[in-house]
Amino acid sequence: MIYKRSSALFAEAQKVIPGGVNSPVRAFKAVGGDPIFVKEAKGAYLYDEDGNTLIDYINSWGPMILGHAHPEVVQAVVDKAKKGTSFGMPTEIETEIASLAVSMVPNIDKIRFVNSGTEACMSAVRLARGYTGKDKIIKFAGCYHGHSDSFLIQAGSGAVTFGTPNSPGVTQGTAKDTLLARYNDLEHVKEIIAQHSGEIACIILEPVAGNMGCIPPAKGFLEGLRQLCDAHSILLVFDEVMTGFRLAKGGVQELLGVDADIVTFGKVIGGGLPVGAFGARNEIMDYLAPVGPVYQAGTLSGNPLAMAAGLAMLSTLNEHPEIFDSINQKTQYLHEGMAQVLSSNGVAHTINRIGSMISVHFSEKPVVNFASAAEAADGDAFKTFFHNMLKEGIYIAPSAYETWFICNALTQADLDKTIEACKMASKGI
Ligand code: KE4
Repeated sequence: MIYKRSSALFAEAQKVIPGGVNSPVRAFKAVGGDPIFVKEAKGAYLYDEDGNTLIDYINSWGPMILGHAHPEVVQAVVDKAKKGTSFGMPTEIETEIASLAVSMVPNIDKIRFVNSGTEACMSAVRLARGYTGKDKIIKFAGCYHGHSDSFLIQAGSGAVTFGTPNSPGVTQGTAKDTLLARYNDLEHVKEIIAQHSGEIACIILEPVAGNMGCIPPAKGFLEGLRQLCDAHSILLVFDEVMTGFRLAKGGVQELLGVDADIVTFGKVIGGGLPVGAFGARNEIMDYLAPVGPVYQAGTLSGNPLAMAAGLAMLSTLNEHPEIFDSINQKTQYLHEGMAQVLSSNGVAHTINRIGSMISVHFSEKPVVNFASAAEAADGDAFKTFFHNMLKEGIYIAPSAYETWFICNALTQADLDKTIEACKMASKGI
């Protein structure tokens, strides 16, 4: 594989864009080397600026569940663009996609569209605070909800449960209202609730974590959070930006049968265009302006092109639920094949998988929370694996803390090529 043009483009980009990228993870900092610049993509394949063809397991970090440049999605955007690209006025298509999303997802009567997962999660927390009249939130170490100040928090000292900023620019005043818990540790959540009785507006989490690799909830964890929220008048916020419309039509609520109070979305719901959203039952959503007092707004929210892409995507998934079985089967095949070759190479590894979310960790210990994910990410094993897979034409996320995203355009040959690549890439790790 040669990347001369990508490297040259990266040098140019760094002159006018911080780090040469518009989102840090794209810069390959965690794995080293220059990032690959993509020229175009179709189906399961990326075509980079040096003429290489790569099998894509990032799929824009989740949205391209049908594969890149899916005909229905592309045509919907092209047709819509010819009629104008933005109005800042209500349009019928917003009602169409809202009605469809509400019909697909349990426990939401209304949905508000925004422009990113960050905006969806940020707005959901403001709504929870406004609805409950309480200030504090509980989030979990290792769960990522976007770059809003309230979420850029790391564990504080052991003595206190509130967090400290994990980025300059986030104030201690903000951090004090974010309490940090350990994922899959219900006792820890109970302790924090007891220490802050009556102060907590919501618990927000990825109901299946995807930002410390893929970590499914432990048996009873989500159900326990539901019970704690009911007992203490706390809202349960499922961040389904990654899992929504991927793990099932109705996301994790449907798949695992646990009810959230507010659900956030991103990625798939936009069909690859900038869309986030959050939904809840009427009594909560009607707290939002212009009906209620909680302010939230956006110039490009409900943008017609984005709505057209999202509607084409959701309609396809709604009309063809067999797609979910198909991507799950592809993921299971990949899991079994990679486990076999990693074991035959004598590589210590753990593979986490649920539905079409999968991650490979170079540790024999179970990866069940941020600490164990971090331990598995130690050392150069992942970095070596990443670059070796790239040499074999397989593009996985350039970070040990990310999840692989499977698209339905992957063929059996693609999967077999990936398993063979894994065999070559893991030699000597
Ligand atoms: P965005 O603001 O990036 O659209 O969504 C934030 C977000 C919220 N919630 C979850 C569960 C998420 O995974 C994300 C964003 N995911 C990352 C990938 N792990 C986006 C990639 C990036 O930051 O460039």
